[in-house]
Amino acid sequence: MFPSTLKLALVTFAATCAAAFATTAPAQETALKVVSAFAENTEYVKKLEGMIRKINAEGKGSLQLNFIGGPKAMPPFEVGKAVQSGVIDLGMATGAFYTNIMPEADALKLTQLSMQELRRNGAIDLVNRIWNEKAGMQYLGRMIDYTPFHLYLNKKIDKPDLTGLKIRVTPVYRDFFAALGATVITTPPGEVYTALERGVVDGYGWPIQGIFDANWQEKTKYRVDPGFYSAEVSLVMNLAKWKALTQPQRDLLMRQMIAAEAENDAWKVLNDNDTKRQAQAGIQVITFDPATSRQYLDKAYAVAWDGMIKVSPQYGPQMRKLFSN
Ligand code: 173
Repeated sequence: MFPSTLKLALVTFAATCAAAFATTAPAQETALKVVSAFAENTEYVKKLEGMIRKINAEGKGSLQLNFIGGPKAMPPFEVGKAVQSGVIDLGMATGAFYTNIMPEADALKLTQLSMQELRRNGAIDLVNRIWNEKAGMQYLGRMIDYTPFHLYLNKKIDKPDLTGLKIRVTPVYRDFFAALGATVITTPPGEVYTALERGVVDGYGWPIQGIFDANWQEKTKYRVDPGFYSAEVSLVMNLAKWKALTQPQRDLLMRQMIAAEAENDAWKVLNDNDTKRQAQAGIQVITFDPATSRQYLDKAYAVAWDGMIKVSPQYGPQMRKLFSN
């Protein structure tokens, strides 16, 4: 299995380094391993690779990030655990993929403020208290913002009632789609195409951007508007590794992270492009009357926060207060 092999390799490597450097160089370069929970050809990974290039250019002789790969290197739902245990140093993932560590991971989709505001109002300090304490992770920052999720379907609906429909989900959409009556089936992104092709599911949840990356448009007839929540893909780091960095190394990482967040407005353009591309691909938009749309959105947030507060009575209410308008 990849993670244990990698762990063994790391242990061996660490031992070799310890032997080699025990009596030599004081300041050596730190190399960090990075894995993505999303596929190599996605816009998410393109943004990550751009950020890594900048860090490595600036970090010569001090800090280098090595991108190991995406789901071909490690199953997406294992990336969180691998960061927690230190098998890898950094993971680009969405919280929904590591609810196997703590339920709070999935709350970041519910933010209604920009990262700049969330850093100002103490929300990210709270996130780091939780991520440190419950997941052994340092939350570095958000790679994707301003991007809603949607329900995509192959069967037409005329009201928000999914009774009798089987929908592919992750924890992002599970409670909401179940509350609308769907039968929910959890899969990583890599299994969506086949599930659609075989008719195992009648639809799926995904952000407005990205369905073309694995050709899902070929198997998609409808998109339901409006979108809901805010797709969250972030960089998280093993806490012990974070603490072991020098202050200048941490400053470099965070400077580039904040710069990457400041560029998240670019997602709005990518989202508009994909919305047009979906129309060109023949995907029809299902909408509801304004009052029903309002109820659909209200339900999305109410169901998710109720669920979050139930599983995290300690932190759910605090996150809700700091994440919302
Ligand atoms: O796989 C998913 O549908 C999912 O949970 C997700 C989360 C953030 C961005 C893209 C997909």
